[in-house]
Amino acid sequence: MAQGTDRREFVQFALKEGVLRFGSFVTKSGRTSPYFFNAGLFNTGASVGKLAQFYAQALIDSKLPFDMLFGPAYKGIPLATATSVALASHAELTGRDVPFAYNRKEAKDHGEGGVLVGAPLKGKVVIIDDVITAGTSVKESVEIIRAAGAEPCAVLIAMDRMERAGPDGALSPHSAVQEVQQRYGLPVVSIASLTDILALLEHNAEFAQYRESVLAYRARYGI
Ligand code: OMP
Repeated sequence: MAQGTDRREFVQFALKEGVLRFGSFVTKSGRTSPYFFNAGLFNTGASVGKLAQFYAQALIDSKLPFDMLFGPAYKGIPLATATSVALASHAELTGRDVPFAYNRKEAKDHGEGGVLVGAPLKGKVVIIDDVITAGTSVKESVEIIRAAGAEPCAVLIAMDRMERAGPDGALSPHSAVQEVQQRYGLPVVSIASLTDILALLEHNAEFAQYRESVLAYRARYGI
């Protein structure tokens, strides 16, 4: 996980950009959540550039060895692109130009063809995504990377919601992140997590009103 000051700064940044919101939202897995992190709202050059610096720093701080990035369509595409740009100018990676690739949702049968775009998948590949809630979306990326003869080596996300995997009524005793780690043998690196959101709610009076509902949600789905 990214270092403490970066994590807090990232949550403030997400709040300022309207990416992190409080209210009532239904997640993909059908949970009614008092907060939502919509990474699609990092939608300007400056904000995507800054987001990418956070991703690059979290990956470098993890000390995990990697060769390239893979961004699953659609949301992973700008994330992989922008993060490779941030890595190219990062002081700790001097001399390295990290390749990236992404998939199409629909195979193309003309031109270059196929489902993969970008650099050939090879070596240790970092899957870059936005959020993990119940952890359903990693599987497809792992399959694509393995089918190409490369090795998925980590999942890099912006926000770990720290929730249990599985449907309501059959919630797993493990978190979604733990399940990804166990099932695919992949470490999950996040820029920030629910813990950092709760720290913000605790220390900023203007958001204190949301604290109870977020704590209640964590008691139900958290780990
Ligand atoms: P899981 O596949 O259940 O882990 O959910 C992750 C996906 O849900 C993300 O890739 C988003 O499409 C979406 N999501 C968010 O973007 N932000 C959130 O705060 C919560 C979700 C969600 O629906 O769970």
